[in-house]
Amino acid sequence: MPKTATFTSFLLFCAGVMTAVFITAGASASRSSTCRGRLCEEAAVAGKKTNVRKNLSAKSRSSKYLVASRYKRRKPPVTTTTTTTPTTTTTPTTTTTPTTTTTPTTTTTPTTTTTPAPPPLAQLSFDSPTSSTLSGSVKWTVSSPVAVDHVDFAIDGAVKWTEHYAPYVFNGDPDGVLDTKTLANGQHTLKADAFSAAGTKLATFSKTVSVDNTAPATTTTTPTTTTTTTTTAPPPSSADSSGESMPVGDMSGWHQVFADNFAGENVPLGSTCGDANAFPHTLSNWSAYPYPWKGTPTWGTYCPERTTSIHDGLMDIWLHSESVNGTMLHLIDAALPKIAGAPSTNGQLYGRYVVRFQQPTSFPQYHLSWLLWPNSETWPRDGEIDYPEGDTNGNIWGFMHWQNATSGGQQDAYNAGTSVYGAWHTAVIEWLPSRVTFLLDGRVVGSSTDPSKIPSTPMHFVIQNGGSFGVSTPDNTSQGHILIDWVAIYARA
Ligand SMILES: [Ca+2]
Repeated sequence: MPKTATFTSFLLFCAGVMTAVFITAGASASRSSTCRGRLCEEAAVAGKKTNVRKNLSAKSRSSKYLVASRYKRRKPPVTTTTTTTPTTTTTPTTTTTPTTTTTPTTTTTPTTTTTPAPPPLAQLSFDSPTSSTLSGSVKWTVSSPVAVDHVDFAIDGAVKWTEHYAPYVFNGDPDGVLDTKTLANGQHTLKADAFSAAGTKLATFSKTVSVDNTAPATTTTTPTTTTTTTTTAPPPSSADSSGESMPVGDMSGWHQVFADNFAGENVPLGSTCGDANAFPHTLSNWSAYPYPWKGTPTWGTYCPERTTSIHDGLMDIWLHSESVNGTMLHLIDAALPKIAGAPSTNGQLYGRYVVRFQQPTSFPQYHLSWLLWPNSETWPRDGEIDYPEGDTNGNIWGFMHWQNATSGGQQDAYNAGTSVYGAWHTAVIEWLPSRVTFLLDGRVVGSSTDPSKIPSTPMHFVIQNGGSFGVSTPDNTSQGHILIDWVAIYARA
């Protein structure tokens, strides 16, 4: 599509969204300056007058996942389980004697909550450099057949990288490897700690190596399996590892026209933006906005080849900054599923769009706007349907821009009350002449039922991930992943 039209439209859309949020938020912008993080979201969920977008930076600051710098990512969350006061159900007999001093023995019960069962140990192999002397670029990997939330990689006692998704690879500079030239010659300690989602340390591996940058480059890795004592757990890997299998085939009222769960597919990240051997060029059923198109806001640069990979049955979209041809760029991605038999514009009139996705951690600066965009490119006249949409440290929203709208603000907006990041979710758009319905994990987030406002021209689906509208000066350290387990698309039966 003509990108200029898209950008202009999205700028208008951006203004529209902001306008809509401001409109729905009312006029209490002054209150937002005192609003902080989670409270703002809760207030927004409760329908109170709060400017959500204004508070994204505050939320970022409060986020436990805040990335301080590329080499100082978050530490595992501290599991301060507050010893909750004993439940009053233990002293139910006399409601007339509420004095807490009469029931002191119950204070011993919380001990059970502070001593949880020992966590299962992960069985990890530590594919660290095994040579006694290291030089050059060395891949440093930890693998696990059991559930691990993240792995901290530390050098000489300082955490240099935290990896939140498998395969757990030390992601230094250049990407994916440890450059020994960043270390002085001599002995160094490499350590990897694996943590559960609750922050419990599952396993630790440590190895002392000697760096000699004058030696010939060490070629890759021969794994030393340093196995811990284990509780054997079955490998969780399957085609659909999110725990919900992709629906296959037609359903009542719908005919399936596209389905991809990435099973058996492997598309590594390309070597650079435009790499013809990377996503989407090696696939027949996906396309993408090409490098070097700009996003909205324009500080983002589309680079599917360096943001999007397919591994472990997942599409992995990595939003980050890196130097491209000597210029530091903030790389974004817009992936388009190609419906077989559809016209070149790849769209259809009405449909059902289902995506199983997870953004494992919160990170600032970026924005999901997965959307149905009119093939006509005529906006706002032909409307737009956005879902899930939201900042990467914010909530999931759904928007339906009206047919025959004359401004971007003419839309219906729904806040799912659920963060973009965290758990796996199944997001569904059902677009029919009579209604547009947004569902999250089977729950209706919102439904627009005025037929005169429902978009009524063909549209196509774009899994678009760009910059946050509220960020004008991006930094280079914010980065994170969005995982997609499967995508299923239907036409009206
Ligand atoms: Ca999958």
